[in-house]
Amino acid sequence: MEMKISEEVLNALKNNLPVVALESTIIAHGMPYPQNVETALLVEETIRKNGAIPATIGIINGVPTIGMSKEEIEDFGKRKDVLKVSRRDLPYVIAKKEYGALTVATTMIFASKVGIKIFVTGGVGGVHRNAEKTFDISADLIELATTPLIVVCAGIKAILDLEKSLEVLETLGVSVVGYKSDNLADFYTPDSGLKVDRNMNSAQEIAKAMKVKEEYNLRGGILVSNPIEENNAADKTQIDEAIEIAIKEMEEKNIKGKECTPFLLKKIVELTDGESLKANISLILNNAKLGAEIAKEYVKL
Ligand code: PSU
Ligand code: MN
Repeated sequence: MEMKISEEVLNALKNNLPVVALESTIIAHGMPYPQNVETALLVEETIRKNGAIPATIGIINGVPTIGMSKEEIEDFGKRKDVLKVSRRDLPYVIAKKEYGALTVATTMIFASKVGIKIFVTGGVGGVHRNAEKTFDISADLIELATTPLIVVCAGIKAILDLEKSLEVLETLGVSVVGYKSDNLADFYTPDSGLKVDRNMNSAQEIAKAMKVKEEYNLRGGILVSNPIEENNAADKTQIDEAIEIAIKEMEEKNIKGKECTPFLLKKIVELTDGESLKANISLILNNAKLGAEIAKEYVKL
């Protein structure tokens, strides 16, 4: 099994220093260039400033790379041949020595293989609207049920069916925590109106809960919903309108499967004149801060 771990990340893991995993689908398929590269580097910087080591994970020439360099992140942001890789895509992307951007699901897999416990993203995948017809349910949910990691996100993306997503998470036994909130955040805005299982007020509490999951062998991760700050949030009415138009166009164009999320995110950026992108960037930076705090608490336990 071939994997490349950067010297910095390897050293941090050996010495029980806080490490935070980061995904690469957000770079290759979640945001336009150059904001994708700028944001990825800014997220890394934010994690460092808050006392942890970032580990962006992607597949380079078939090699899972944990702790991508600045040059590699820039390359991912520009090239057109980086595939969006979920669990089912891994065998051929690695075997055929291709480039792969990792989703939440696959980032969890590799982070966990090397002993990273905390992962920061924007918003996890979930149950898509109309899933009763399309059966489109993100593999991120199944991975959360299986792989022991704390995943910090800004809630579940508003393009999805949040109510169904919460039901599936409950069925799968995934603990859903609201950071300083009783309600689930919905990505571009801080409050979906739906309740989470538990409101937790500190990074330490969240780290401790994960430790319990591991000690009792409870399998799977904890999803932390960290609401976007009110002053950086998008306008809910504008976002809702954009989502409806985008989903309608997606159906008309018969876009399906793994193309759905990248299509919707891109369309919503266009329809909101970049307002959704601004919110997307600030919510990730907000998550990076919390992720670093949790990582620092976790290594103390
Ligand atoms: N969060 C973002 N932008 C993104 C994603 C998350 O701010 O592009 C990506 C993640 O990689 C997540 C994926 O795993 O969207 C979900 O895709 P799907 O619905 O096809 O499972
Ligand atoms: Mn899907």
